[in-house]
Amino acid sequence: MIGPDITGIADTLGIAADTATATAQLAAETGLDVDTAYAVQTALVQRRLDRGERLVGLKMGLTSKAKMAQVGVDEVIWGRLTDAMRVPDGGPVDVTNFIHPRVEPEVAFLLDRLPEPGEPVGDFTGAVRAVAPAIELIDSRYANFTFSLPDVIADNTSAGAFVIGPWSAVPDGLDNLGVLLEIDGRLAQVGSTAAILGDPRRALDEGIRLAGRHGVRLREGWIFLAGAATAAVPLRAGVHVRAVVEKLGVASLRASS
Ligand code: 0L1
Ligand code: MG
Repeated sequence: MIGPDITGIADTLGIAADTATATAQLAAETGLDVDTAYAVQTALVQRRLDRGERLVGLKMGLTSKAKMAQVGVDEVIWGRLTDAMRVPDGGPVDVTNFIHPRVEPEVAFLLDRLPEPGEPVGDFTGAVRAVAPAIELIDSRYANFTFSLPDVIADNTSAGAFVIGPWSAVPDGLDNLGVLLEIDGRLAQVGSTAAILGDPRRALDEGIRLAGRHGVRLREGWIFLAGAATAAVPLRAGVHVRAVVEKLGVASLRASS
């Protein structure tokens, strides 16, 4: 039996991202399941690596009930981050490069020594060198921000851009820190790091396990976006966004056009 056209689907999604033009969902029509969707994601990210981008880490997606409810998908997923997706803290993001960008407050880890896939992290402070507040800009390449589970996995879990705030040493507890998302100084979302799988440290165990299933091993020096603590908020040109995480500080961006 001939399977889905992995390269063809990756090209469709890559062109949608490069031209900031939404495409129709593809999974049902092409018979994508979760495993082949991760193969599409690999091919989609390879298009970026072929034009000189570097893999700098992984992100977890749908790690909170709020995010799962927002998009109607109920499984934790993971995607890849490249250097070109990184925006300097406080820096500009041109919204015209995206289709329907949204922002969400996250916690980021700077990875150190890591266990093999399947092994629990155990000594978290040995595995993680530093922690930071972060903002993820997500942008589904599908029309109306609507997709199935294989669709969103193939689309590199809607990864668009990310901002990392100041790194600091791992604090004693990460499991119940207050999180705010502010747009132009107004409160847009309130949450807690508890919304990230109960504790963002758990997201690292899940990331190692889930990526390991697809032969991907996390590396020392990589960034790991553990997931959002709240639902995502649409990003419009001209606004200033701040993600504030108790004990960790602030990450921010300015949206331009
Ligand atoms: O980072 C995320 O939680 C996004 C995962 C994909 C679903 C979405 O686009 O909201
Ligand atoms: Mg996210």
